[in-house]
Amino acid sequence: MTRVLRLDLRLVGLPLVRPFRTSMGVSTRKECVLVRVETDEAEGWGECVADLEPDYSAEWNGSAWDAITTFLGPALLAEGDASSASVERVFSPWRGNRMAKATLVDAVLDAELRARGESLTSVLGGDKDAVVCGVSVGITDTTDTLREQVDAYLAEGYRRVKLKIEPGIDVERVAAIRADHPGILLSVDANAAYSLADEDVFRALDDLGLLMIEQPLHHEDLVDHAKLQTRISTDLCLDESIRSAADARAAIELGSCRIVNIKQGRVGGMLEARAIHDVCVTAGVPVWCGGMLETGIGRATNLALASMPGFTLPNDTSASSRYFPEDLTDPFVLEPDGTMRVPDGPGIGVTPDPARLEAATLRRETLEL
Ligand code: OSB
Ligand code: MG
Repeated sequence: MTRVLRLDLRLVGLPLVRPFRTSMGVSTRKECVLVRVETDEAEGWGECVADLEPDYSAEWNGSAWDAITTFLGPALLAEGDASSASVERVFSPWRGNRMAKATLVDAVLDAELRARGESLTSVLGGDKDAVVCGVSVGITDTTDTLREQVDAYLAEGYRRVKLKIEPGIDVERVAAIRADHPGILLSVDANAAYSLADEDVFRALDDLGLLMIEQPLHHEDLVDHAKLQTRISTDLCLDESIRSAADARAAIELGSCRIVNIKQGRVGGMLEARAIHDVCVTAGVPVWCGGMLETGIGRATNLALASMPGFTLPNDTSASSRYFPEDLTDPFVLEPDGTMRVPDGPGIGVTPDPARLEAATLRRETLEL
């Protein structure tokens, strides 16, 4: 029996090292909700992947804050046995709000594992102590700027480059990078910006030897993705469209993708992420761990996820220095071989630096029993 005694919420803000432009818009800073849960046994940390605006998903920092303080947090405090075995049931009366739920699921799981002295990676059955890292490169003003950024990331050791694309800034750019680097693992991510009417773009991309095309079409459209997958030979990967294990089953049965990007923060936390992993492994569908420009808290959680056996493709788990001048935790570094070590301390294995956390805090609220 574990009781949750207290939830400390913070909204934190960090500058990004450079603007991150996608088909959805430009981000110049990171803001997210962090929760510290205190149980009668230990503390645990969770980072919400919602952003400043509801663009990638319907959730945003304001909705996540409200969902946690109005519904999820009070229910967790009222629950006699708040553990990883019960937390999903405690949240089941409320639909959606998966990013908000993930924050608390991950924090409760972290506290439980810290109390037991077990690492998240070991409990998940992780089979690697380091994971292969790729980097997600935002849309740039010019092709030359993109070239410079890609060259610098490759020099650092990243083992896969993912280029953000949008209508009008796609085939030419991607072809230029492919010409510079014929042998690299190269992929693109459209964040749902195209439709089936853009078949010419997809046929041209199909000739560039891409590892995958990530989320080309509308986030709610599995049928059109299935049609597109029959028309091109490059593997499609779904990100936004996969919110749950049920979505993953549907997408795989329909033939909407051949690869799944799992973001635990998008799908309601580590437990649902594990369920998606299991669905994909059973179906023979490779998975990889996506990112949402997380701070060190979310990164540690993602690294444990990416250590699971089905994660066979490079992950968007880049170094702290790719995102922030200064992270909230000790910085995560890319090894020269393009991998990153999976934390193996109790729980997620990291905590925020108190002074940096304090300096980054924009808003706070405490919920208590
Ligand atoms: O679509 O994968 C995405 C960042 C914010 C929102 C959506 C996406 C991304 C990324 C960044 O691609 C991946 C990372 O954290 O390195
Ligand atoms: Mg994506």
